[in-house]
Amino acid sequence: MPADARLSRSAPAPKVGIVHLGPGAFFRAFNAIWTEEAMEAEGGDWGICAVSLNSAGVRDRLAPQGCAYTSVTLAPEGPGYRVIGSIARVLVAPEDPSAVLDAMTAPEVRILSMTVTEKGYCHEPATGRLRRDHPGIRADLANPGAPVTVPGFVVEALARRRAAGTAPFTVLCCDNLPHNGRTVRGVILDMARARDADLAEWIAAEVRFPSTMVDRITPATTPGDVAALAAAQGYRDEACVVHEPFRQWVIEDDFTDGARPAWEAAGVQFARDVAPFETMKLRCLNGAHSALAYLGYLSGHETIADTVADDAFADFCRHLWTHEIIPAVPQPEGVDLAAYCAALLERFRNPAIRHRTWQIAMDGSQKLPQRLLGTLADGLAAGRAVPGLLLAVAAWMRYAGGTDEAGAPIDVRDPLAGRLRAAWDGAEDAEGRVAAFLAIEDVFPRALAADPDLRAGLSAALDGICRHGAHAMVRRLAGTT
Ligand code: CS2
Repeated sequence: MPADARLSRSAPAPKVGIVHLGPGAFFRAFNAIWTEEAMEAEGGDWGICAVSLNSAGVRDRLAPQGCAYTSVTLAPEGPGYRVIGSIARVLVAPEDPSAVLDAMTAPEVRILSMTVTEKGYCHEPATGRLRRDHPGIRADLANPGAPVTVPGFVVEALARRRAAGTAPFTVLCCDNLPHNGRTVRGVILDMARARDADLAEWIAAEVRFPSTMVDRITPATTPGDVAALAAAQGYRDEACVVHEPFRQWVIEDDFTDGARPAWEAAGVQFARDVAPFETMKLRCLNGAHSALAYLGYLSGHETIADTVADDAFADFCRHLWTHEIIPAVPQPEGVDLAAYCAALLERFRNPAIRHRTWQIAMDGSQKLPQRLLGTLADGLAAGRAVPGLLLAVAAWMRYAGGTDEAGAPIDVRDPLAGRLRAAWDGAEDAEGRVAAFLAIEDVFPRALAADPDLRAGLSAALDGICRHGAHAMVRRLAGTT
């Protein structure tokens, strides 16, 4: 069936200046829109070649529409629609890794951006180091010319650019990792060193890795979203994305030759140091999100909006921010953290956004260190009471055990799911289970795992959840504020 006229382009696709790894919903609700607006405002050949490292799904939905798609803004007062045309083409890496490397080595491509989720970097979340035992990394070291992983593609493309005398691209990580530019630089250098010390030195000297803070709540698109768009607008768009009105992008202005779209014309903030913004966002938003995901799921809530519509959880969030998270967040210039968190609660409440607790609960082993464990470690070191954080981490363990409070199985999605399940199954009581989880070094830094207060606090929280249920524990904590 030909695409609806409203989805076809009035102008040819823009010339490509950016290759982007990870064409999922977040990228289409975020990077692609800012970039479209920057080109509208200031011009520039910054069309995007989006690359899927896994499935062909997004390409198969976008290609018949000439890569145009609809952005649906879900505001509490009603939806807004807009067709986005900044994606010029989509490649599927497993089908043709050479085509992807060709795109990445084109001289006119000046930026390689990425939204590949935490696990896409094949690193150990607790240390930031590349996992040399990762099957994909092993494959890429054995066969660098046909990579399968992000580090494999980035290092091979940079090696080819260097060999051809082409300036490197700027690597722009847009995932929720701590110090994401620095972390990805470390991973890429680990990978390069495993191949060739000279190449690693060249990358260290020549390639820029600006850090970014990215923020827009974007649940996975459902068939219901596609149907609702069709009902409202009269056309089907299989590649539409739904997201909240809010968006914030803070970027370190450190690009090779200064080559980048005029994103500031679209409202992107450029900062010399992104770290305070990043820490604020990861700890306040994502930390609370993960806490709500595990405790909310165990309490029978399907979405974040449902969870915070439950007064005990809204009080729990306020407690968590005021007493446990904000004291562990350095204040970015010009930001009122209490107001930031109050606004977060309103964003979480948006009833038009159906963001499933199950979706946010995914990949906890990759998310917890930067979202909850750093805050927890800082709290313990400062001698602060951190009952809410302990409850959230204990709820993750309970969730990763694989059975809900009614005895039904949980579909736990996590690259370490097997190890998490074994930690749960290998012990009988809360203390034994906590000890087994804390021994997972990919997740828990050694010093933190050895802290007797952490061990005791988590054991008590997990015991409480198992005896009384997650909801009772949340109520108990919320009642104390
Ligand atoms: C969420 C994030 O899925 C998750 O883990 O916490 O995707 C969150 O919605 C975004 O980071 C908001 O910017």
